Amino acid sequence: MQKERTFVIIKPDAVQRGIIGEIISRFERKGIKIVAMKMESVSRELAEKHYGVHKGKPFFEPTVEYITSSPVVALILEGNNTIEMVRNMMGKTDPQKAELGTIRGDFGQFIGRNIIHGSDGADTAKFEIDLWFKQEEISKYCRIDEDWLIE
Ligand code: D4T
Repeated sequence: MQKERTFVIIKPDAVQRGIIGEIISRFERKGIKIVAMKMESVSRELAEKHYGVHKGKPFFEPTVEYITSSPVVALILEGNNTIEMVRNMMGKTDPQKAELGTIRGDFGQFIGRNIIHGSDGADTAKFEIDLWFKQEEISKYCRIDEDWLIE
């Protein structure tokens, strides 16, 4: 299994609705390690860089407005196969189509308010981690349950 890092944003709607803890707690209980975490009011510049691949699409501007509308919580998560695992835990982009039991399926109703972001691949994870965090903001440590999570 591949130990890897992914980048997650708990989006403005989740912060406003008071479900930061619910979401983080799912990752903790799954055994995924938090190695960086901060609350941030996202600048337009950062938002446009983050969603740069979507520039020109009809949902680009609303998505930038949404992510800059209120503080977010940004995290780096680390573990085995974490990119795919976190995407599976998040569910489909559109909460209407996301299965119950996933974060978007359980907490969301609308694609323009979809609760959470998680990197969709190794290259994206690296790009997003470098965009949002400085090296010194990332902690290196062992969780005491690490030896009990995988064989
Ligand atoms: P994010 O990036 O927020 O984690 O979402 P996904 O990785 O799951 O999905 P995405 O990059 O395709 O979309 C980015 C962002 O734009 C919004 N969006 C997307 C939207 O409002 N309408 C749309 O049709 C799509 C495709 C939601 C997420």
